[in-house]
Amino acid sequence: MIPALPDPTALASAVSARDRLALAQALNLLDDRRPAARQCAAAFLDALPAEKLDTGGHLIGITGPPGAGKSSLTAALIQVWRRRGLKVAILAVDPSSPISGGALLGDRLRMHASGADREVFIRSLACRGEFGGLSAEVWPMSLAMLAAFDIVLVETVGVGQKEIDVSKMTDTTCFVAQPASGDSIQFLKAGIMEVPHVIVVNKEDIGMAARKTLSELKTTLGRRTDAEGWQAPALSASAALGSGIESLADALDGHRRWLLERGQFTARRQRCQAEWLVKHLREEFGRHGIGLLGGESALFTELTHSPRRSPIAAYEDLRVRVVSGF
Ligand SMILES: Nc1nc2c(ncn2[C@@H]2O[C@H](COP(=O)(O)OP(=O)(O)OP(=O)(O)O)[C@@H](O)[C@H]2O)c(=O)[nH]1
Ligand SMILES: [Mg+2]
Repeated sequence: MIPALPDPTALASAVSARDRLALAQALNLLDDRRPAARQCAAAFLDALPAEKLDTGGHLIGITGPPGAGKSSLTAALIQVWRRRGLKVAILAVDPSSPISGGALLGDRLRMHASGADREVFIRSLACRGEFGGLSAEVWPMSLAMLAAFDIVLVETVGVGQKEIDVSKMTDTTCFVAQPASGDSIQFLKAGIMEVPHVIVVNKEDIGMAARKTLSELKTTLGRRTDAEGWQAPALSASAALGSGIESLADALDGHRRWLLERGQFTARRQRCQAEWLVKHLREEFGRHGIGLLGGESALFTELTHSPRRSPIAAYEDLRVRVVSGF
C-alpha cells in the first residue's frame, strides 16, 4: 500500500519539536521520488524554521577509509556532546557494498540507537551507488535534522575523491586517518583529496605508527589554508580509550565558530545547497544541462546570490528551465 502523504506544515512543526516518529516520517518523505511526494517534501522543507537552516546547529561530515574508526569516533563524540548538553543526530551513509551487504552501523553506534537517550537520533542510509557515493537525499535530510538537533553528523566512507562530495555539503569536514596508511597523505600531497577542516589520526593507543602518521600529516599540511583561509588542525585520538575526543569536539566547534565570526557561515550553507543543486543537475542532464543554464560558474554565482529556498523547489525550477531549453 502506498503511504498517504503527511500535512507538510504539521510535519515541520513536529520535526522541529524533535518528535522522533515525525522525523522518521520526514526522512522517508525526502526519500520518496513520486511527484506528489516531491511537492509535499518541498512544502515541508519550506515550513522548517529558516533561522535554524541558515545559522543554526552544526552540520559535520566525517569521512575516511573503511575501518579507520569513523563510527567508533562518532560514538565517542556523542558522549562528549551529550555531556555538553547538545542534542545529536547521526546520518550514517553506508556504501551498498556487495561484500559486506552494506548498511552496517558500528556496534557502539547501534548501542546508542537502541538506547533510551531521546536526544540522540541515528539513521542509516544506503547510498545506492549514485551521486558519487553520497546519497542524493543527504542534503535535504541534513536540513530536516538541523531543524531539531544541535549537531548533525554525516558519516561516509571515502578516500581520494569520494569524500569530496560530503565535504562540499557540510559546514565542517573531519577526516579520520588510519595509522600507518600513507594513502591519505599521498592524496593530500597530490591535491586529489581536498583538505578537510579537521584531521584526526584515530587509534593512537597503538603507539608509534599513529604518532608517525600524525607527524607526517602535520608536515604535509604545513601552513596550508583552504580557500576561506582556515588552517586545518591535525589531532590524534583513540575511540577505544576515549582519549583526544574532547579536543576533537573542540576543534570541530572551532571551525563552526570561525565561520560564524567571519560572517561566512550562512554563505557556506548556501554554497552547500548550490553544490547539491549543480550535482543533481549534472547527474540528470550531464554537462549539457549545466551549459544550458549558463555554465557551472555562472550557475554557482546565481545560486549563491538568490534568496534561500527549499532545495527541492529550487531544483524543480532549474529542471523546468533545462527542459524548456533556457
Ligand atoms: N586499537 C583501536 N581500534 C579501534 C579504535 N577505534 C576503532 N577501532 C577498531 O577499528 C575497527 C573499525 O572501527 P569502525 O568504527 O567500525 O570504523 P569505520 O571507519 O566506521 O568503518 P566503516 O564504517 O566500515 O568504514 C573496529 O574493529 C574497531 O574496534 C581505536 O581507537 N583503537
Ligand atoms: Mg562506520
